[in-house]
Amino acid sequence: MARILITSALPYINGVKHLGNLAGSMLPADVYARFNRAMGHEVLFICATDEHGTPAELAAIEAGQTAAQYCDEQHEIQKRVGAGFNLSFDWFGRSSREPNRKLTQHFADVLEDKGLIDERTSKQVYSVDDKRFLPDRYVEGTCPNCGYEKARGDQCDNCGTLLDPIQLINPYSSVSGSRNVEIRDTRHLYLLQSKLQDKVRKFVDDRAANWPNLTTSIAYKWLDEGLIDRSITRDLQWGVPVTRNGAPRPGFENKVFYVWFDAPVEYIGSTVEWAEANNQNWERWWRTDKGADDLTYVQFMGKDNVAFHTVSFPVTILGSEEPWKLVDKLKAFNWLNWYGGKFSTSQKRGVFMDQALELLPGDYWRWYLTANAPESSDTAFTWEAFKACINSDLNDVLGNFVNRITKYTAAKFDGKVPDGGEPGEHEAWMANELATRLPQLIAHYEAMEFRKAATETRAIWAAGNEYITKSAPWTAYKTSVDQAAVGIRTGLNLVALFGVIAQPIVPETAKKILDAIGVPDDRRSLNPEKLGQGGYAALLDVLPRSKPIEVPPQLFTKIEDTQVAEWTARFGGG
Ligand code: B3M
Ligand code: ZN
Repeated sequence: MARILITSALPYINGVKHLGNLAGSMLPADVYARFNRAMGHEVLFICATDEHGTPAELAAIEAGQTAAQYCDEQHEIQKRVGAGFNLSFDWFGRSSREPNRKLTQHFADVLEDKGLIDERTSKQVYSVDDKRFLPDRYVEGTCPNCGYEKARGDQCDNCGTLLDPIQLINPYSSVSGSRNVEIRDTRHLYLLQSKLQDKVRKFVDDRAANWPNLTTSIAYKWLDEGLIDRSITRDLQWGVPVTRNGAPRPGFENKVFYVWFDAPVEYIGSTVEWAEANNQNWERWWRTDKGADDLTYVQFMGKDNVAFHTVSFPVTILGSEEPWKLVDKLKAFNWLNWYGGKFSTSQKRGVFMDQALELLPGDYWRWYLTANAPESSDTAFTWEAFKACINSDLNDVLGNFVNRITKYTAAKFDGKVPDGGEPGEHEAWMANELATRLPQLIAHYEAMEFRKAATETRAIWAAGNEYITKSAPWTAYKTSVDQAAVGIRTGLNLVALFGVIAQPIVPETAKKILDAIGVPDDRRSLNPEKLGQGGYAALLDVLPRSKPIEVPPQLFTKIEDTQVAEWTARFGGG
């Protein structure tokens, strides 16, 4: 049994996330957590809302709430929606809670003790009317690169250029709209990343073999460009207060740490929250001097977050020279697009997680988004592809199989696993399929190749359909009940197996199947040693003969053209 720590990128607090966010971090992290639990490993799966920074403050202002109220409400909403998708976090924390505040302040102290933090003067946009500095998105203006008039202080949405707010032409406050702004000197803390260049490169070199291309190419791009010292404080009210050794830092009373400085620390903070709530030991998962040296730490995220996790956060950890657990495997995703364009939170384009659940249960989305995960390249969501995938994979291939076999058992075999008859060539063919496909399925999961895992899962379901076509128990029944019994018994064992392998991706459906067949918890393992006990042929005859089974409730319904038309009208697309 191995120990695995899994974290998903922490969703920003500013509103319910869209399907692209789900597909690129939380969902694959959950599939991986469920896979590893089903293998019998000890898993700790941690997530949280990322609650600081200008997006949170601005969203609160727009909602007419204080940042604290806004975050309280939005955290509950995101937690509820995550549960709707069966995201099996062991803990879904909040970066605004005390453990993160203390840890963030601790890291800042230690880094300063090591000579890695400096106070520096820089120029910033100050709003005379708002009586405050305007960090990042608090200032808008004309992009110096493309002339777009609503560029944000940190980035131009039109041409994508990363900006420093003082570069904007005709800047104005996005809070009040006031153009009465000037450039003033201000003091900030700078993290001297340049001093850690060699250490971080060595850390990346050591892990590169375990990381996919997407991850290493981004990490090396940043390292090759050279790490630059960056400011880790902001002129904001909402965030982790800037302290020095436990006391407010003089001159920084109206400043907080930059959101990207505290957010990754919340992976640890959230684990502390979990430990406190469950009377557990968090150090066992994070301190290599307290047992965390023997676990594998796996992170999931979209590609825009990779630099922060391969370079910036390691700077914090390595710079501290303390025995913190560093990431081992990092799975990054490309974009899930909305038709030809991007999902957009600010422009409300695409389908958001709460809306998706209004349309269909979580398993439908989980299946589609895993089978079409943006792994090796960007992929596009379309209603047409969604419909085709669900109707074929879930309805025709899985749902029909389960339905036909269990209903026939109820009708012709008194609702019991039939006895009688001997396996023959068709059963041998099926056992052979399993012998090649099941190990492949496990290997894809272990390699975190989620599309391939979904494809293999479907292939196993499809092989079951092929088997039942070959053995044709309904035809056989007319001449030999015993021969039909073999087909139905094998079919029922396949139903159970299909439920077992469905668990990581469509857990609710898997549970319905396994409960109906009455598969006990200790027989739901995916571990090949337990699964293939007695060989793959034995897998086709594990259910006790004469054991009563139930017909599960209808697993799926087909998506109709009328629904596609309705959803296209509501959400756009096409
Ligand atoms: N909240 C960005 C995002 O949701 C950011 C991730 C933080 S991970 C520590 O894409
Ligand atoms: Zn621009």
